[in-house]
Amino acid sequence: MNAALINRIAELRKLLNDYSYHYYVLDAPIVTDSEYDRLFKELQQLEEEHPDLITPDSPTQRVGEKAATQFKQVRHTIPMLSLDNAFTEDDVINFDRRIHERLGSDLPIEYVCEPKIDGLAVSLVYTDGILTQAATRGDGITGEDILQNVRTIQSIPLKLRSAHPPKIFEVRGEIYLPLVEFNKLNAEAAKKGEKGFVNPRNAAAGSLRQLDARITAKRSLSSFCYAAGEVKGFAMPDNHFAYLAKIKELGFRVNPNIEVVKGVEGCFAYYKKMMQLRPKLGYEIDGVVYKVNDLQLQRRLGFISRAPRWALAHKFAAAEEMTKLLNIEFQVGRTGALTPVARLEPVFVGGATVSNATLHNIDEVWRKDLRVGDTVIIRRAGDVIPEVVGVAMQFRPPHTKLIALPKHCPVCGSEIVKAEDEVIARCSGGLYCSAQRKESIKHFASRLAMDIIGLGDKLVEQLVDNNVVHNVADLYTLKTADLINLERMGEKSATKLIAAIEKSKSTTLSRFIYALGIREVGEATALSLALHFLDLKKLMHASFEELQNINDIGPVVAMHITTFFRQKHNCELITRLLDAGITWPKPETKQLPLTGQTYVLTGTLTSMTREEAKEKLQALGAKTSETVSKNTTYVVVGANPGSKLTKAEKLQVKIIDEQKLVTLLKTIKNE
Ligand code: 5U1
Repeated sequence: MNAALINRIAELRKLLNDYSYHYYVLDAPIVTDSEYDRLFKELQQLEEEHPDLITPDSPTQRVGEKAATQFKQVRHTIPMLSLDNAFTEDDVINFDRRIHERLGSDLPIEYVCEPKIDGLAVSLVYTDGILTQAATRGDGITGEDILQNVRTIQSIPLKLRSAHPPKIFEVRGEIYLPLVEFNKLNAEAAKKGEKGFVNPRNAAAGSLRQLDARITAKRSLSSFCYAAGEVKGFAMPDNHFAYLAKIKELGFRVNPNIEVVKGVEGCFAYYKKMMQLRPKLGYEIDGVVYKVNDLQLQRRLGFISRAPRWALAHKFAAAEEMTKLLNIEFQVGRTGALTPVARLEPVFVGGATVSNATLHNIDEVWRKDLRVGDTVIIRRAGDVIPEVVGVAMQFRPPHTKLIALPKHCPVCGSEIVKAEDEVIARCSGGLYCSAQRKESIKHFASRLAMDIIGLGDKLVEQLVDNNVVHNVADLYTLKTADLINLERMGEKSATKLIAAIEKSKSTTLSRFIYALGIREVGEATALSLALHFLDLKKLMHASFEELQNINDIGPVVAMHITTFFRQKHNCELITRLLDAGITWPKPETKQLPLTGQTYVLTGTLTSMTREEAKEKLQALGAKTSETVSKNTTYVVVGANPGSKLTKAEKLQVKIIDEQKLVTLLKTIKNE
């Protein structure tokens, strides 16, 4: 056999395994996707020409070609344990107390704290470094052989990263479906008119229990490993944290949010931190796990029935609950968009009581086949908006009716229109509709628009309902006397509000454009328009073609802008606003220090809010965006960053912290 060929194949496998390890396990790619694909194809080609050189641990051999007929049973050499659950801080305090009593020690215990992944537990057995068995937990004694399916999961090594692997090395962990993949899967199902999965856990289980591993391979499952099973020929470290570091070295993905803490206080702080982080993780967790770090202490503590005495799962309040769907009502937004809202029997979920949930559009109601009287599953994780996941069909009462799209606006009675190819149905009443007027006034007064402090939603509703204000221009004719008779409004707050309205007259062109509430013109587009036209009149007379020449403005937005300024009543309103005294300085035209740069902000900043940071950057000529792309100049990362950080790392976009941003802003100002 040609030695050069054998060497090249070995080299390609090593390179591909290294690149996969950096990408899937360390979340820090070191080559481009195209380079990876090129080497992968080269290896595939060589193996096709020399099939005798194919080995099962080759990166090309993750997906088998044949479907199985059933899952074989596998007996776990060491039973797969479950965890005791804690639901309150007292449960955790008692767990810690029992440990102290058993060990006869008063010293604070060192715990390893880990997120509790809401996935499927798996056991992975490596024989002489090669993945030879993968099994579900089953009843803890016997599970199912899912080796072919697990081999398709890129973050699980087919071979240990070690020149001298242990004889037997069993690692345990969790397989899960990332939320983006779950949403993609359900969107595809919806497109085909099929029912999706109720939650990522079910989707992961469904994907893993496919007899045809080629289907599993398409689902982009991921994994985190966290425990040892049977080991032979491997010296266990002294503590669990060191064990986790070791398995990471050997090629397993270990959760990056694992911490060592002291005592229950440390555990509680971690619990709170993870609860905050939960909505930003990109995968589901249902609590955290505390484990005694010292492995010798773990051995001394031992087990009770099926659970170790040295570990505890501290669960979060359930993120999903069932409740009754009492009604579906339709709300009318600023642009007339009709949003169905589910009225629910109040239910405590994810740490709060939920009685309403938005359903976005009528297609969603039909797709989920929601009917009044149904028992529905509600999800609320962290501070995320509650969502109706689906119907528990087994509880559907007889004679329920399909929800119809109303023919007339529930607020003003105008006709409801819905284009065939659009998902949004709209009230055709325009500013005749008091709901649309209320929403347009709320938007006009909002913080990023005219920033009228004290003009909250409830007050706007009263002003419109009592016919005091009909449109945004009327705000500038308000007198204290018009306000003092309103609910919760004394003379002092009325005077304050009038002063705030007066103050709002001095603004910027971009804020004013944004405040007009033109469809699809958000703050960034408003800024682009202001910087391009510098003058409101020029924008009002701009043609469809001219608008499209501006960065970020496509035909749809251009159409909305021209349509807006073609309406006589909109132009009259603008004249009244300007006559009332709204002014702004001429926007800066000169090349600003950050012109041409784009910034994305993620996480919480401490020295300023994200909005303040954006305004400061924009004032220096930079663009700010919500999405990271190759064109992003810097991603500014605060505390608890979201998925934008991961994307920035993947795209190798430069990342700076808040301190660097502050220095940058200061330096430019002083130049
Ligand atoms: N993060 C984590 N989840 N989890 C589940 N660690 C962990 N450990 C487990 C289980 C069942 O069991 C070990 C304590 C054996």
